[in-house]
Amino acid sequence: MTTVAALVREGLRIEMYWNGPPDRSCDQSPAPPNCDASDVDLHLLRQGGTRWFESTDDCYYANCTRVGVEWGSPSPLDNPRLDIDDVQGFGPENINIDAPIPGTYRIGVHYYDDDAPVGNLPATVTVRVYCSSTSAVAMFGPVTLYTDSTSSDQNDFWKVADVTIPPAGRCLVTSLAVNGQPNIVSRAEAMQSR
Ligand SMILES: [Ca+2]
Ligand SMILES: [Ca+2]
Ligand SMILES: [Ca+2]
Repeated sequence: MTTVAALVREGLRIEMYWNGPPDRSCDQSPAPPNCDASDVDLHLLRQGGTRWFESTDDCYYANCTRVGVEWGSPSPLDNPRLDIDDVQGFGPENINIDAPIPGTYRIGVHYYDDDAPVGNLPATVTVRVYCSSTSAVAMFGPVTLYTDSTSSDQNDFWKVADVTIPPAGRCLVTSLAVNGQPNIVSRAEAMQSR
């Protein structure tokens, strides 16, 4: 008897978009009137990771857009990679892992910059989770996030959900909402927690 292990493409995919649809990005040609120039960032914390924004624990725009970061085995198949850092509205931003090793991964969203000339503009964010599937197994949001005009360290960071990849069988997605409310902390707090 022969067992064939198929390589599952995009074993785990997290998708995040904001302020739409429709896409009102300023990076379109032509840009729509009153276009959206805000920058929201998708983050994924590795299994066992302890702090957001820590360079090897957290896959995000600063370290994950080209070759990704090295997680799991020496193989690249279990590494995460961020397809794009969209800094001009809507996204989507996607993080993919072709063959994630078993464990629990944590999804976060950071409101980096509203790019508002005056005042503060909220961002309304949606996250979808795909586990070897073409349709989402879970969806979170829309959730409204804010920047802080006094310090970017106080901008919102949304702890969205945990995704557990079991050794076999279906993935399990658990919301991190607290008492039915989105789990939103400051960037400063996220840097000291998971
Ligand atoms: Ca971004
Ligand atoms: Ca690896
Ligand atoms: Ca865009």
